[in-house]
Amino acid sequence: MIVKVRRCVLNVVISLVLSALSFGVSSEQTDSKALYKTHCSECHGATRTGMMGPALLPENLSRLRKNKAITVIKNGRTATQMPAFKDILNDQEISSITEYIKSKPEVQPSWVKSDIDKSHSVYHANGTLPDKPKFEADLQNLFIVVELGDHSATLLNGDTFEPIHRLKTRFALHGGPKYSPDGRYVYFTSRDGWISKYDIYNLEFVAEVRVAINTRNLAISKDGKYAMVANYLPQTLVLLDTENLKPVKIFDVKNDNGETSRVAAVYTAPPRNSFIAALKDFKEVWEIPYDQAELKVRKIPVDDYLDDFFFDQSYKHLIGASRDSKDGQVIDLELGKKIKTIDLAGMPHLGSGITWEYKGKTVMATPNLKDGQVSVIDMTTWEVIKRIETKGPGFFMRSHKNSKYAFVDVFFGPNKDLMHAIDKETLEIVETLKPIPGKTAAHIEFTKDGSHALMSIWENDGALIVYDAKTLKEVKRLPMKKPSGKYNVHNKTNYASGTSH
Ligand code: DHE
Repeated sequence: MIVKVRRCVLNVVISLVLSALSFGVSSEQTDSKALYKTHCSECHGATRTGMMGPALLPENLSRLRKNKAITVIKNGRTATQMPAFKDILNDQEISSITEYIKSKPEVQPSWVKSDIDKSHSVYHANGTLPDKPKFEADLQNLFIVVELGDHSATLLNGDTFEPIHRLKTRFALHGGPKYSPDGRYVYFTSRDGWISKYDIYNLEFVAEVRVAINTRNLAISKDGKYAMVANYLPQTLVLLDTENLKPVKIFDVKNDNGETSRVAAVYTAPPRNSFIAALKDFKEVWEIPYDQAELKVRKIPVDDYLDDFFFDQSYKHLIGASRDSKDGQVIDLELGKKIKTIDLAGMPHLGSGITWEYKGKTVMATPNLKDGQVSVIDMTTWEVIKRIETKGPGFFMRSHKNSKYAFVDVFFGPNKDLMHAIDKETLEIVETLKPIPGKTAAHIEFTKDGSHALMSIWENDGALIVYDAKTLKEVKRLPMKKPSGKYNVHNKTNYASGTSH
């Protein structure tokens, strides 16, 4: 259950009023539905189908036992925007909400092929808009900056750091927008299932479709022809034709016993011409090659659920972990089996991992959502060669092949306004930036040539700060509304080792 923190004060007041009103009322009479409406619906949706937060329905909560659900409501959940309710709700109320979210909904939500088809719109058919961009810029050095504060995005010139255009997006985008291989189009995913295709050259949306009620992310095939979307509700993977976002195939995520699973995320594996999906409720990874006539799923068994994962640059290995496990698993995608366990403490955020060359070998580094540390792993032996102590748990890491630094934020806790620069040769923190005291500093992305690093000040009255990547001096500051992430066309379309794919 995720609730925006800024609403908490209001919720506390409402809770106190509710508590006062319910004084003397027996615990059996606690109205769980009303409690849900007051405290949970803003983020999880009035019908429990999810909004900023995930859907809270029995089929989406199979891994969440009652006691764990109670703990999450009481104490909040690490690495999400779910706050603690222990000072707002009493034990009886928390238990009552837990029962409610585990109960069958009055109306079972559904989103089937006909709903997808009805939502589909093509605003500009392929080939009807000019091929010449409406602006002058290095088209490979553009950035899309997602601004969560008012559900917008800014197209930014990566040489001049001047905004080219600002556009309204769907509500609550999540994950990185993905580019077509030539960088002309960008595909956005919203948490409530909308996929939008935007023509950067013409500054126009060209097609949209709603594929699900609650969605995770989207991946684009190497040839740019397909988009695969991972969903929580319904529990599907939806393949789209990128030309116009028309659905090509819906994969129901079911095992041989007929049980269904949410999809944690889907990624593109360019050298394998396939999409790879991690499942949240089965101990399986699914690979779907798109270069064969039949779109057949290859199911790879794994030792534990994979909530979060990462690939080596060759896409031969997948490194995954469940949120509750301290161990990472290395899966050999050719052999289709686990080959190694990695000893990772806390809650590694593998999805934010990056790789670089260190003393003649490739290492990967991952921040940690629970502990103040970055783990550096030798990708030949899969041993952790260093744990770099940081000023608190971090969310995102970034580097560039031309930069001597790897950046990691301190997203959680009292030091959220810090950003560490790690020297990639010594594996030591050599500088710690504090751009605006008290304001969250997060998510670096480099320019195409690695000469500048762009940082987010993750607040509604936030900013994008441009640093000289050599001197680490500030070059420019642009006001922005909670700029969550920024995505460079060249780095993304070339699957650069220092960024997310
Ligand atoms: Fe994310 C990417 C999962 C919470 C901001 N996040 C991703 C991806 C996954 C993921 C699987 C990779 C998708 C991609 O780019 O294709 N995120 C999760 C969670 O499971 C988690 C912990 C719980 C949840 O609510 O889903 C979670 N994420 C958050 C947030 O609370 C953040 C900070 C704010 C928000 O937007 O809701 C957040 N996630 C991001 C961002 C990226 C992301 C900015 C893209 C990073 C990148 O640089 O590629």
